[in-house]
Amino acid sequence: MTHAVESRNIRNLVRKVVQESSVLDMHTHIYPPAFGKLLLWGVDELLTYHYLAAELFRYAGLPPEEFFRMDKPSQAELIWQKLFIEHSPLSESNRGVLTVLHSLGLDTGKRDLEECRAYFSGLKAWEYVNRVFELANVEAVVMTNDPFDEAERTVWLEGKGHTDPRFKTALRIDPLLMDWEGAARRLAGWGYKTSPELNEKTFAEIRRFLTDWIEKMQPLYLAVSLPPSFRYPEPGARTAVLENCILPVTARAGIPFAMMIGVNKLINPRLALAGDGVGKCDMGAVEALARNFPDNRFLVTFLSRENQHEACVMTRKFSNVMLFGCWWFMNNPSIIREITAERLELLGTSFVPQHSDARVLDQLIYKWSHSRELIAGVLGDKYEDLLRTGWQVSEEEVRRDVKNLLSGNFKRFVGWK
Ligand code: HDL
Ligand code: ZN
Repeated sequence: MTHAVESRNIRNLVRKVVQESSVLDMHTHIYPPAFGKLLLWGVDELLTYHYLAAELFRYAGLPPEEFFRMDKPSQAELIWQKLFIEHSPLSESNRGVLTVLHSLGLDTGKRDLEECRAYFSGLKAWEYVNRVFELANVEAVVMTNDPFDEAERTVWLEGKGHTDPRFKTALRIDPLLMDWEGAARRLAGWGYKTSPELNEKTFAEIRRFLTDWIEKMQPLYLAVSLPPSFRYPEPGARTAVLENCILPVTARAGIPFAMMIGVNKLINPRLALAGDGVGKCDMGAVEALARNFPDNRFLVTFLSRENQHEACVMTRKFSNVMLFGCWWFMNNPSIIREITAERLELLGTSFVPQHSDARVLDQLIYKWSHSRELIAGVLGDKYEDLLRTGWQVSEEEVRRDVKNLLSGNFKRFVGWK
């Protein structure tokens, strides 16, 4: 073994390598400036991110409808006052805002929102995209590209979808599986001969719709968010569209199908984007899909902490499944530590430990700063355990392992060119 790392140095080396290794952020909701208002950035967007809005309603005796009628600066000022000034910003989403501002060199100790706003007022969007990608050490992100969203459709129909190679695409198709009747009407309006009746003619037209958008977007994967009630197989449209459209099209296109499972949409509709809840899903559905469709590849992530151990066991059984990320309500230090250790113990380095899910550009900074620290800590534990067996590792091997975790595993799984 050339240059075996000393046990007393392994933790510091892992921390250094994780910091230095760039990330391929495989699920986000951020966009290049060419996508117009779909790109959110700056301190007011950070403060009014739906994670903080949900927390605001716990302190401010304010009807959500009244909050949502306020303009964005007023919303941001109320959130700043309630979550940061009147109460210590201890929650992960609050701390994240401060990590971003601190990383940008702003003095958060002054608690001066106007000074923070002044930093952004002179910035151009493309300048800030460069700054954020550099600070977060992110080489590329995968967007969430939803052809059912009018603003998104317009960008692609105007040919502005591929303007920045750092923003890769993912074709998001929730309505096809979550609201088939509504989706059938939308597709019919776009010239696809679909009817709510799921017959071969309709299946062929859904496949044509998917193929058209795969051609247009060149997505790395197809994606859907599914509720805890998702079952496979089950009577009805969802199984029919999966079996006759989504799985044959993705197999033929050679791209994975990403299933993000466990969202109970709008358990409190008054909170809008902040109103979704979580539930434990049936892992048997994912096992059946991975077993019955061995030529398909599946990216999977689960929203409930209670699904995580069985997700690791399921992933051990199917090499056409790639487990990814600490998604949404999972993206908290106490849970990231727990499930990253569980995954390393059950899967070695054959998984994707994290994605940011960033909805506001600036969040790349905090979501990766916090995650790198946590992932490096757990990895350090595991390398220390390994070296206690007399095994030796080199710095090159640590760099190889970390590169696989932060970008290589995903790239290989999607056939990255
Ligand atoms: O469906 C999804 O992709 C989720 O990530 C939602 O966008 C969710 O609202 C979110 O922002 N999670 O972080
Ligand atoms: Zn998301």
